[in-house]
Amino acid sequence: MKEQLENIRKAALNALNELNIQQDLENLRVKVLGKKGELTAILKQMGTLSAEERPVIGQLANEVRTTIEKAIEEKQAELKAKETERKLQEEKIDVTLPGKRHILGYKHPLSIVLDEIKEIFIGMGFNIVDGPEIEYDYYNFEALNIPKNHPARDTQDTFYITENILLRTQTSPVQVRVMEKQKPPIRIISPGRVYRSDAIDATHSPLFHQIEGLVVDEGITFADLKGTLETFIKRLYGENSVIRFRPHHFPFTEPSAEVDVQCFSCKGEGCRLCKGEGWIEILGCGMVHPKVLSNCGIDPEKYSGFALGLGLERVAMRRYNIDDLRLFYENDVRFLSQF
Ligand code: 2NL
Repeated sequence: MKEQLENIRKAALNALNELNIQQDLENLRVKVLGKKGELTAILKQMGTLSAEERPVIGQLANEVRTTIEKAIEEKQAELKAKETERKLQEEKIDVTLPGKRHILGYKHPLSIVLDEIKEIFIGMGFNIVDGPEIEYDYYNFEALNIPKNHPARDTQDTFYITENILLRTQTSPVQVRVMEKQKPPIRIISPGRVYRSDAIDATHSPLFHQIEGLVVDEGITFADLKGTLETFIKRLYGENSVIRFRPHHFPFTEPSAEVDVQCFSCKGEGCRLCKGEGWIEILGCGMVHPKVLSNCGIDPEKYSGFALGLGLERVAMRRYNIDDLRLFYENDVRFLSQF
């Protein structure tokens, strides 16, 4: 038995010497010291020994156990130190390498101008609302006094999903939905994407952006419309801006007008920028047609209102001197990084 114990010690220490992996170390521990291990098996046979042999073998067995335990512990520490060293080598960083530069994004020119316009209207007490881009024919046309076969449908041809569902051609349907739900006073603008069945060129796109505004309350007059628009345009283009109202026709407003701003370049004389006109058209507006109000459940005898609509691309093109609409949608960084 004494010999067996010595063999176990020798074999274990030899194995320890050669081992390099944590898992092998654990396996060895179980094989030698574990419940079903070699040393335990020997101790179980102690009962067969004589009274004189028992303490001698017992002491030796304990000695062997302690030696192996200690050796395992030392090996454990050694493996751990090696692992730490390996990690340190592997994860070493060279702090002298050049850093990675983070390129900042830019706001899209349409967003810059839209945010500015929103800010101006918020300052005058308006709320900003949005709604679906896929609309019912009713909200896009019918409710706005443009029945089937109305000539205005020609210039606002769009993409039809079904006979009665289409891509909106203006953001007015958003405002119709607000009027249906909310009692006056109403003061809102509705910016968003709109669609037309137009071929793409420098000044046309089947997708563009519109901002419409709507005010409905008791006693709203054309004077409120003029005052609001004058304030808006002076804040957008500068306090010295001069504007004029030209009579016009829209099916959804009566009376209707188009608003021009005097050319900043020639002060109304006529130049290349304004194509000799002296004035530059910026928006359409008018008093909400009584039929539109009653379509939305608002009593036109009690309430009146004004509405306006303008194209965002046009404002941005003028602001930044951009001559081709397509630049807005191509996402060329050389273009976008200029704003
Ligand atoms: C333009 C200018 C305009 C409106 C939009 C509107 C909306 C409602 C009721 C009445 Cl809910 N009007 N919007 C009014 C005048 C002009 O846009 O050139 N549109 C074709």
